[in-house]
Amino acid sequence: MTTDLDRLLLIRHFERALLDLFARGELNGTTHTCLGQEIVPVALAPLLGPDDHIFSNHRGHGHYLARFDDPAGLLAEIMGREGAVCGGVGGSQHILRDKYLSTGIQGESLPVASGVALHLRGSGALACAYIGDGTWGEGSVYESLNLAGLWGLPLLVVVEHNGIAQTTPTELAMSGNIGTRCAAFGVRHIALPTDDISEIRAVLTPLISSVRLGAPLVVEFAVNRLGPHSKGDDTRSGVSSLRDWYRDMSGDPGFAEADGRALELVDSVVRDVKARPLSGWDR
Ligand SMILES: Cc1ncc(C[n+]2csc(CCOP(=O)(O)OP(=O)(O)O)c2C)c(N)n1
Repeated sequence: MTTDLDRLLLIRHFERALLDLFARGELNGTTHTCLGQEIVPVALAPLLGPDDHIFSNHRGHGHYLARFDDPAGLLAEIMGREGAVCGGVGGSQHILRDKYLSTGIQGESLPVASGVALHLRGSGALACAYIGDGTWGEGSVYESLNLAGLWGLPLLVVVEHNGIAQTTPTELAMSGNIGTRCAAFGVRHIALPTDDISEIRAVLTPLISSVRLGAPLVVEFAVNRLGPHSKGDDTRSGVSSLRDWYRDMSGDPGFAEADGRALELVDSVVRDVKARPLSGWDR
């Protein structure tokens, strides 16, 4: 059985492996890891069903791995190898699978998710879009919130507020805050800490049920981007390091065993995918 801790650690080691592959020149293109933000999609996973649509963003590997038990398909996609989820043409940021879509264009997903939510109205399913705090600089976010509030769309917006957009701290770019912006459109907003998965689920279960009935919701999680924006572009000093995170988590029961299992799994996925031929598109 896969536990929440297994899933968190799988995502963590998957992302670390990507940075490692880049550093060794074995990956092309770009990638944005969700190191430090893993808990959000893992907490949400059991609250979202197979009929719900998920819209992810440029930092979406954790969203994908919390939805699909498929690290090999994702790595093959990123490396352009056989078995890639989208034949190797989407890469890190552009994945389409069933009702899951990720795109790298900030603010693009919300109008699309709102349109899907309009289509889903009355069905009991919802559209969920993940965005960062920096994406609140895009006008399309406000057009979508307006329509979501006005039309009672089953839209769940998940904000992973990591306090920085690429290299710009949020306080240099955002006037006011996300909660009052939502209030302006009559859309419900809740801010949640991210240190307790059970508490997140307990709070969100009834709220998400009401999203399904047509009451849109913005959930804002305070998270800590532990890695660079992309690969080697961290301009911050004094931020928490991966080592700190391990220190925090390592007291948890079963941590060492789960960590070893996840590391082994990711190592074997990397070995397997690297040995595959290039996907048809790349050849
Ligand atoms: C329309 C658009 N403008 C600029 C970019 C380049 N870009 C990619 S991610 C990013 C910052 C995003 O910040 P945020 O929404 O806070 O998400 P985070 O990266 O912190 O997870 C920028 C400016 C983009 N992808 N799309």
